[in-house]
Parts: sequence; C-alpha cells; structure tokens
Amino acid sequence: MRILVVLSALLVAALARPSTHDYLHGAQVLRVNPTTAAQVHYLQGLQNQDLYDFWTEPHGTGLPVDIMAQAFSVPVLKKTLQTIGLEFTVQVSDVALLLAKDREANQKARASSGREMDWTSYHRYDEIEAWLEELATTNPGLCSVEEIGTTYEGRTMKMLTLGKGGAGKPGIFIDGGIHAREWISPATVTYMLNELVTNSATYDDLLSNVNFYFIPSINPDGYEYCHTDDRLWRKTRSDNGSPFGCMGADPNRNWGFHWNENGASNNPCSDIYAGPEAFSEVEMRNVRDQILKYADSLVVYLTFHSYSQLWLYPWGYTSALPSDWQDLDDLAHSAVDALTAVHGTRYDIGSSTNVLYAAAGGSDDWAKGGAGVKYAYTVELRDTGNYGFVLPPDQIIPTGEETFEALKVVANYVRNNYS
Ligand code: 0X9
Ligand code: ZN
Repeated sequence: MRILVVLSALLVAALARPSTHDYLHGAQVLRVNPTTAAQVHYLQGLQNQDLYDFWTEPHGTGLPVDIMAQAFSVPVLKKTLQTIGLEFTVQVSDVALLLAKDREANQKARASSGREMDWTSYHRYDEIEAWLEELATTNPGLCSVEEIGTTYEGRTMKMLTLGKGGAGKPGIFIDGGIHAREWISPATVTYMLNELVTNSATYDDLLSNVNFYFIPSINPDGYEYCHTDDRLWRKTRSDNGSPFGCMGADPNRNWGFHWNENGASNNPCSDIYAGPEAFSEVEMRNVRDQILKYADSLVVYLTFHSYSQLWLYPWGYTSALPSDWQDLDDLAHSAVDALTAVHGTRYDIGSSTNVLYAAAGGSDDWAKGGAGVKYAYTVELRDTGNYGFVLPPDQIIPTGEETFEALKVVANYVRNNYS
C-alpha cells in the first residue's frame, strides 16, 4: 500500500509539472538511437506513459530520440534503456543549468542592444505585438494590423497583412509559436517580416503581387508561461478539467482534420493532448478563421516549429501522400537548396508521417485538407539537438537569414505561377 502511495505521488509529480524550474535541477536529456522496430515500438510505449518529456519522438530505426527525465527518474530511465539494449548518450547533463546559461545570454543581449525589437535576443509577447503595431503605423499602404481575437487568458491576438497589390492577389499565410517552447519560431517569423518590410523597395515586385499574412506567435499564453514559469512548456494554458490540475492542450493536435485519429493523447496531462474536441482551443479557432477568410486566394501555408531541421508536408495523419505531393516536394527542395546555400544548414524533406511520425490534428493537415491551401508546410527550424528548444539567441540571425532565403524561393514561385 505504501509503495502504491509513493508511486502515485511520483506519478502526479511527473504529470502535473510544478511551475518553477526547480523540477529541472539535475534533469537530463538522453539521446537514443533505436536500431530495431521493436525498440522503436518500446519507446513509443514509454512515451505513452507520460513519465518523460520526449523532446523528439520515436519514429523509426536509425533516427535519434531525445528524452528528458527529471533528476529522480534519470537512473530509472537509464536502467530501462539498458534493459532493452538501447545505448544512450547524455545530450544535456543538467537542463536547469542549460536554461540558466540561456537566460543569462538572453539578458546580456537585451542589455547591450537597448532596442525594443531586435533579433539578438528573444522577446516577450507584448513586445512582438507592439512591434507589429509600429510596423503598421510607420508603413501605411504596405502593412496593416488587425485584432483576430483573444486568448484563453485574455491576451489580444493580432495579424499583420503585408502587400500593396490589394485584395485578390495570391496569398502566403505564415504563423509561428504554436508550440510555446519553440522560441526560435516567432523569432524567425518576425525576422523574415522585418526583412520584407525594411527592404520593401527591393521586394517591390513581390509585394505588389503577393499578399503575406503574418501571425508570429499563435500560442501567446503558452509562450508567456515559458517566460514566467516553465521554459519547456509546449501546450496552450486552458483548463480542461484535469483532476491532476494539468493544463492546456497540444495546439498542433487540436485542428479539425482527422482530429485525434493517431499520434495524439486523450490524457490532459500529456504533452500531445488533443483537447476535448477539435478546435477546443480558442487561439486555434482564431487562426483557423483567418485562414478561412483568405482561403480562396491562399496558395501557401507555412507554420514554423523547432527543432530537427525538417521541411515537412502533409499528411501527418496517414502515411499516404496527397495526390499532388510531387509539387509540394519539388518546391520544398528548391526552398531547402536556397536555405542550405546560406550557412550550410542541412534539412530533410518529406511528408510528416513518413519523415517524422503519424500525428493527426496538425495545422498543416487542416490547412491543406480543411481549407484547401495547396502548399501547406511545417518547417522544423534549427538545431538537431545540441540545444534543442533552448537555442542560444546568437543563432536567431543566422536562422533568420537562411530561412528567409527559403521563403523568398516560395514567394517568388507564387508570384511567378499564381499572380
Ligand atoms: O509533433 C508536432 O506537432 C511537430 N513536431 S514538434 O517537435 N515541433 O512538436 C510536427 C508536426 C508535423 N505535422 C503533422 N503531424 N501534422
Ligand atoms: Zn512544434
């Protein structure tokens, strides 16, 4: 009986993450390379137990899996892996230390820059929103900002429309930050927006023939929670009535196209909780409504995540491919070639189920299957696991530079073929 009590206490501690970084002292990220289908299957079972935070998910032999364990469970995890013959390396030896160093680097960069918005450090949600407003005020005729709704916790969500050709031009919809802890995503999206606006004369032809819709941070409550409480938070912050007090749903399992069919969880404590129903999360409804509003003219949907350096296209709910997959694959290759040419950063390309794992309810699948946007992509930005979600701020600019080259290829393709 006592053992049961202790075990359930440990389980609750693991499920309902305390809202400070204390729980990360001594936490480690272990990397394993499953070599047999049985090992992959075993790791998937382990993930379903929700005892560990899988920074990357098991999806096939020869593909690395990064698993974070809290200090108290590191020995158990190591033993478990040894038992099934899985060798591991310690990728991060103390997660709290990594976060502390990153915080310091971010604060230093903020202090030396003194500017309200830049790309040498990661910014808070209200700074990003204020910057969007400023862009619209200082660039009338090029940028406009509209409120698209509020979040669960009451924050305002804004979308910036960029273009001077007027309504009816082909559109590219770009969002970031769906997963709260993937900070390089809003940073890269704002970097690219800034490039287009500050060099608008250079991109005059593009901006006269294509409309861009930017929402840099589509999970604002989660993003702010990362800044204030838990740097590794992934989900939204809604209350779905979990008896353990677990909050939020995975916003990228919440979209209503083959929702919750696979690769998602019904457990509110899981990081891949699909939510009580499709589009239960107000932030995703807000973004969905904007995509639907412009669906007739949208040619591309781009959603930025991290990490793993992948350029993915649908489907995520099945290993079958869309009938026009070759078109998506061709454009992805052109985009990635341009990206790699900048700093040599290598990306893999393919359908998300085949390259990564099956996971239904993603925004990319809905954009294509639900809203009919032909070129729907999920881009997993830097890195491949050295820092994972805690990418140092000095990588924002190089990541922005290379990703912007890829965006230009996509945008020019739209301009040349659809306008
Ligand atoms: O699992 C996800 O939501 C994405 N990876 S992440 O590590 N950033 O969480 C990949 C999503 C790929 N697209 C779909 N499965 N639809
Ligand atoms: Zn993500």
